[in-house]
Amino acid sequence: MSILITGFEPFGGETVNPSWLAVSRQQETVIGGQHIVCACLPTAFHLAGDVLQTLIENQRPQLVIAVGQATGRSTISVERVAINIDDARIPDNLGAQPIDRAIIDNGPPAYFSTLPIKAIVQSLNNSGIAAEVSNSAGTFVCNHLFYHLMHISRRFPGMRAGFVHIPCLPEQAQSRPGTPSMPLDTISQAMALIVETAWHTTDDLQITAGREC
Ligand code: PCA
Repeated sequence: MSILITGFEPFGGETVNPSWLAVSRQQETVIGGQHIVCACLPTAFHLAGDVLQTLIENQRPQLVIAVGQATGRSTISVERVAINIDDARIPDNLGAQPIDRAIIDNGPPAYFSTLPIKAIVQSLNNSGIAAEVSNSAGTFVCNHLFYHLMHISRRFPGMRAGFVHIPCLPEQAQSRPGTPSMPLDTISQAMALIVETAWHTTDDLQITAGREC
């Protein structure tokens, strides 16, 4: 039994992906007597889900938290829902660019995270780290992987799973004026808190994170 956390390879012509940089820093950590297993997933529609499935089948984790970079977001985004659609604005790392395609034919339209998303947001905000519940993980590889993760998790009763998006690093934002960013140390600190809160919280808090349009 273990805790599995994943990041992604760089994509879209970038040379780093802060999700993997922050996730790989958790490698030595033990939470609740559980070792954290860290993995870097390919940013590729056709590969990411299969690689994750193999990891889950081999590790049998009790908790899985997948993490990805969300360019343009300023806060840690704890994702609520994965939707059954791929609609890529840019090609993935293998050149695939699916448009309006179901991730799993005849799969449910959406899956909800089984992480305590409100408790995670609260513990991050209490520690001075900007965080919010997000109601869209986009329609690129992150949403695709998140959907697969929740689909796979149905076969592993008791396993809790979800997805977190993080902002760009300051050095990535430099070349894109106006793009928000967060230092790697803060993102890494957030990752540790997210895992700890998810591990220790079985029933989520009943506090609002809703908003009007
Ligand atoms: N972010 C992309 C895919 C990989 C990553 O880190 C996304 O948000 O879909």
